[in-house]
Amino acid sequence: MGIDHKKISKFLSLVLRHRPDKIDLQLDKEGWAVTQELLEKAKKHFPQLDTALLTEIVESNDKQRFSFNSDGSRIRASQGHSLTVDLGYSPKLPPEFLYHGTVEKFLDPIKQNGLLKMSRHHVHLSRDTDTAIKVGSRRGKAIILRIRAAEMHKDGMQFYESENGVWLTDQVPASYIEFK
Ligand code: HQG
Repeated sequence: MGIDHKKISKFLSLVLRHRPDKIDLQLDKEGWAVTQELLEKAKKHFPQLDTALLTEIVESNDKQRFSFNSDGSRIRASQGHSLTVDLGYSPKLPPEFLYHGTVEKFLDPIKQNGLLKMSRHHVHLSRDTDTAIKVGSRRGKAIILRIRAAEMHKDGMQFYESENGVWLTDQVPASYIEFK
């Protein structure tokens, strides 16, 4: 990913997940922005950003963080919002185990309160440990927690899988977490 791509991707995360007001962008209740409006309003920050570059950034994004609707007229972040949005994902049966990457300093509070969504919409979990290691490593030495997801589901808790393969749930009570 080139420097421009990375900068623009971070900017897209900011305005599509957290602060559309920064550029006076409107998101609908499902989190969609009108692509042309985004391009227009992003111009001040990234004069080079046009439909072709935006498409390239969306398609090459390492985590497929953004998606267009079917005709490309709208764009949204596939997960990771702090804004209230209804992404419209349907509840789904999770695999037996899901993984969460965190760091040592959060272990005690997680043992106490389980995994909480903190400032985001959901707790983020992954199907594989590699992804969890990457997520945890953003904050230091990663510690991987294994979550008994199928058991949570059996006990009535709901799971969603975002368009880019992130598993989402409201919270994970400590009793379903394997701390090793
Ligand atoms: C921790 C990035 C104390 C939790 C990543 C985490 C991911 C608690 C932090 C995505 C806690 C929240 C999400 C509790 C959870 N007490 N700490 N009870 N429960 N925590 O960033 O999962 O690049 O909101 O362990 O790659 O780290 O933005 O969540 O360390 O996919 O697309 O509180 O964000 O993706 O941090 O990361 P976050 P996360 P993007």
